Amino acid sequence: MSVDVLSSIKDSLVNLDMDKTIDFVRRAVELGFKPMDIINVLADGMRVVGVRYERGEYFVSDLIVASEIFKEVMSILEPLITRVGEVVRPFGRVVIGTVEGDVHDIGKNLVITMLRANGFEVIDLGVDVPPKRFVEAVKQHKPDIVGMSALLTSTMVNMKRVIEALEEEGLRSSVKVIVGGAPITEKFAREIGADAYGENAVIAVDICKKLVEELHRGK
Ligand code: B1M
Repeated sequence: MSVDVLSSIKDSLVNLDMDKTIDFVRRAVELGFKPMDIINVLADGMRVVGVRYERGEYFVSDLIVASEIFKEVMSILEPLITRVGEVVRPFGRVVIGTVEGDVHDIGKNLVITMLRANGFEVIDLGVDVPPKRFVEAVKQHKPDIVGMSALLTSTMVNMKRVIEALEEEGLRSSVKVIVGGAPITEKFAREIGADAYGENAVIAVDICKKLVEELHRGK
């Protein structure tokens, strides 16, 4: 039953059934599954939705429905995650956004939820954020970390433009830069001069903690 409920969550999302997905998520919570276990199967389901879109079986409207289901479920799970954060001391400040030309924000929002739950202060610049806006936010908020998300191979190159803009303004050495998103790799992060690559939201939090420590040690 307990394993069934997780696969039922994934199947309902893949079949774009909002009511069933929510029912199974509530059941999983009652059964004691951790929010991250549930989020992981949902993320897996989103990948399958993406594959169906690639094959021409689903349309953009279906991607939108899947996103709405994910966001609805997050409104159930988020309070369970953020509860953890209340006992953790502030860790550092992160300015984060999805880069220019890209409106995907589910992964970014998940990273934000996990960062806040772990005591980070997060300034969310939203989606389709041009380099200039990142620069302004760094000047205004003086963060420890700049985080960028990209889901499209056509927009991941804009991460490099943000790093270049920070360099031009003499701000690059004052912040650590972490990048993430489905097409991003460790190699790409290194090539564009980022300090780190976050494969998923949980790993991103651990990395951000290390980056803040490095920054304060002057590394
Ligand atoms: Co889009 N889309 N989409 N889409 N979409 C993808 C990305 C795609 C792979 C689907 C596919 O073809 N298989 C494909 C990109 C192909 C490519 O570039 N190689 C694609 C396309 C083509 C498009 C459009 C061009 C479609 C069109 O209009 N013809 C269009 C582009 C719009 C634009 O941005 N300009 C488009 C639009 C959309 C919607 C708006 C409909 C919707 C997004 C809604 C929203 O976000 N509010 C959407 C969706 C839902 C998807 C898929 C199906 C799911 C994405 C998602 O939310 N995943 C996606 C398929 C896929 O990714 N395989 C797809 C769940 C989420 C939890 O995972 O975002 O990867 P993810 O985040 C992870 C990690 O990557 C990481 O942590 C997260 C979780 O742990 N992470 C970070 C993310 N950011 C991080 C930052 C960090 C650290 C870690 O540090 C700062």
